[in-house]
Parts: sequence; C-alpha cells; structure tokens
Amino acid sequence: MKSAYIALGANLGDPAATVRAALEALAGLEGVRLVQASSLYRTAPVGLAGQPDFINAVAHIETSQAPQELLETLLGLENCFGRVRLERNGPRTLDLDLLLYEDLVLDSPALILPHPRLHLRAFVLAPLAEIAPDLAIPGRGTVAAWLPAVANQAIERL
Ligand code: PH2
Ligand code: MG
Ligand code: MG
Repeated sequence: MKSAYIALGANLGDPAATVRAALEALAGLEGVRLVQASSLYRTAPVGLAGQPDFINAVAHIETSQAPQELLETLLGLENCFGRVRLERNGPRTLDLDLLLYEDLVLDSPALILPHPRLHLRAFVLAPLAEIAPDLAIPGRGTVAAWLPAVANQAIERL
C-alpha cells in the first residue's frame, strides 16, 4: 500500500455535508484505506473572488492504486457528486486534488506531484499541518515550515 494525501474542497450546495460524504466515499473506494481525515475548515476563496466561502479538508489514505489510476478515481468521484467544470478556480460541488503520493515527483500533462500550489494555500496547508506537520513536501521542506508563509489567508477551523 502507498501513502497519499488528498485535498477536498466544496463551495456549492451544502459544502460541509458534501465534504463529509466525500470522506466516507473515499473510505469506501476499492483499494483505498482512509488513514486519517483533518477537521473541516471554512476558507475564503483564493484565485477568483465573488464566490461563496469554501469548506476544505485533507485526507491521508493508503492505496493500492497507481497515481494516474487514483487521479481518475478521484475525478470519477467528483462527477458522482455532480461536479460541472465552468471556469478555472470557479465554484464547485466537490474538488478532489491529489497532493502527494509517497515521495513521488512527477510532471506529466495530466498530473503534477507534489501538487504545484499546495505550499502556497492555507486551505491545504492548515488541514495538512493538523494531521501531518512533519510531512516532507518533496523539494520544499516540511508542511509546518510553510505555514507562516500563508498566515495572511483567512481560514477558520470548524
Ligand atoms: N480551490 C481552488 C481555487 N480556490 N479557494 C479555497 N478557499 N478553497 C479551495 O478549495 C479552492 C480555492 C481551485 O481548486
Ligand atoms: Mg483544486
Ligand atoms: Mg481539482
């Protein structure tokens, strides 16, 4: 089994209920074991203003799925939750991003690991720091070391 971290985000419908349901759905996936989930966080939108606040969380899983396979599984789950892609960074019922897969560094058209913006976003770093502060982001240092860099971003633990 390989260790991976997934970011969950939602800001349409009942986002907290969606994120909780998505965590359960993750745990029920073939070849996936949910190791730990962070608390839920209410976060201000990053990248595109004028949309509802997000609910964000991070999950640590163990999986027998390969990275590309896992990515497709996550996109399938987004679709199950009614994801419609209209504009970049725009509102969504559910976003599932693969943040880290073991200590893999990958730059392919479909998948970049570690997630290229994970160390710049409080809505990812804060929940990740809750469950894995000492985790290394390949090429960047630990999660905890990056937290001060995002201290100005609005985020509230529920
Ligand atoms: N996701 C984005 C863009 N902006 N902002 C917050 N607060 N939370 C998100 O999950 C988020 C975002 C693109 O995936
Ligand atoms: Mg995203
Ligand atoms: Mg995404």
